[in-house]
Amino acid sequence: MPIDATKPYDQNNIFARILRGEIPCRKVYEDPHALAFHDVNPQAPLHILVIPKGAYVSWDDFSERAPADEIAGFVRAVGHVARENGLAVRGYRLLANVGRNAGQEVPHLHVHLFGGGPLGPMLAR
Ligand code: DGP
Repeated sequence: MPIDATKPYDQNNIFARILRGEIPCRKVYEDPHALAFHDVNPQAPLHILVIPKGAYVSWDDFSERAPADEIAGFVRAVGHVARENGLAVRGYRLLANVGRNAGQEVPHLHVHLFGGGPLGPMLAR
């Protein structure tokens, strides 16, 4: 069920629980600003999620409220994860679903990194 992006941050959403170590994940990378792990339901040969450690519902929330050091740290982490996993060399797709029209399901900002092979058209036809 897509989220209502106008709601306040839910401290018990699934990615908040992963950040607290209450639910396991297949971790790819971690630093003070970000955590990256494999998507539980991969949509590409390689499908990694990168999330900020701060409590932000979406890209919209993050870009409006996050301080500059958190934004820089998160953006650097996304690029680092892509390079370290061989995605930058052959190309990859970076996507963040925001709210209902995009079908965002987890109400904690996450960037999808897709790669590992040709990805097809950007949007379903
Ligand atoms: P979105 O539709 O953009 O909100 O994508 C949510 C993604 O999160 C979806 O691709 C599946 C993934 N996901 C949901 N629950 C879990 C979980 O518990 N663990 C992991 N690793 N991924 C999850």
